[in-house]
Amino acid sequence: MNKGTFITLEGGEGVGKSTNLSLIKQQLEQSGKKVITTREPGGTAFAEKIRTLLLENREEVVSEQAELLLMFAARAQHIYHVIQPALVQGHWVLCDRFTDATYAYQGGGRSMDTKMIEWLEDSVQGSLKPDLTLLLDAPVNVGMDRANKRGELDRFESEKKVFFEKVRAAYLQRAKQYPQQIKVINADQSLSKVKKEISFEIKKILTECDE
Ligand code: Z5A
Repeated sequence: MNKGTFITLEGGEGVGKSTNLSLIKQQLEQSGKKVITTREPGGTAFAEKIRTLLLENREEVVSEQAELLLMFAARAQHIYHVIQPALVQGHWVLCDRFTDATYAYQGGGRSMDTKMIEWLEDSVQGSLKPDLTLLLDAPVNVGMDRANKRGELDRFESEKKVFFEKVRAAYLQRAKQYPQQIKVINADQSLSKVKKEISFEIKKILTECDE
C-alpha cells in the first residue's frame, strides 16, 4: 500500500518544470519529507535509453503507435523500479512529466485516440495516479522562445507551433476535467511569482497529508 505522496509537474516545453522542481524539493525537505525527484520519459537506466530513442532526431519517421508504446514501456519500468517502491516506503515522489503528458502530446498534439491511452494507463498503472499535478501554463511562444535559446532542438521541440497549441489545449482540458488533481499555475510571469503560486499548492498538500 502507498504511504507516500506523488506529485507531477506538467506543461509545454520551456515553461519552467525543471527550474521549479528543485524549488519544490527544497520546500518539501524543509518540512522534513524524504523526496525523490525523477522524470519521464526516463528515471531508470533502461527508461533513459528509451528517452534517447524518443527524443533523438532521425530520418526514419517514428509512427505514432511506436511513440505511444515506448512512452508506456519507459513508464512501466519507471513505476516498477522507482515510483512504486518510493511511495511504498512513504517518500514523496516529484516527477517531471507523467501520463498527463501522454494525453497532451500523443492525445492532443498527435490527435491519437484517447481510448488507447486510457487502456494503456489502466494496464500499466493500475490505480496509481498523481496526488497532485502542477500544470505550468504559458502561451506557446513564451515556452518556445525559452527552449530555442538553448540551442539544438530535439524531435519534439522541432514540432511546429500548431502542435504545441494542441498540446496546451489538451492540458487545459484535462485540468478542467480533473480539478482536484490538476492545479493550473500561471507560468507567464516572473519566476518569483510562479514560485509563490506553486508554494501555495505545496503548503496545501502538506497540510492535507499531515491531517
Ligand atoms: N513527452 C511525450 O510526448 N509524452 C509523454 O508521455 C512524456 C513526454 C512523458 C521530453 O520532455 C519530451 O517528451 C517533451 C514531451 C515528450 N517534449 N517537448 N517539448 P522534457 O520535459 O524533457 O522536455 P521539455 O518540456 O522540452 O523540458 P524543458 O524544455 O527542459 O522545459 P522545462 O523544464 O519546462 O523548462 P526549464 O528548463 O525549467 O526552463 C527553460 C528556461 O526558461 C530556463 O532557461 C529557465 O531559466 C527559464 N525560465 C523558467 N521559468 C521562467 C520564468 N518564469 N521566467 C523567465 N524565465 C524562466
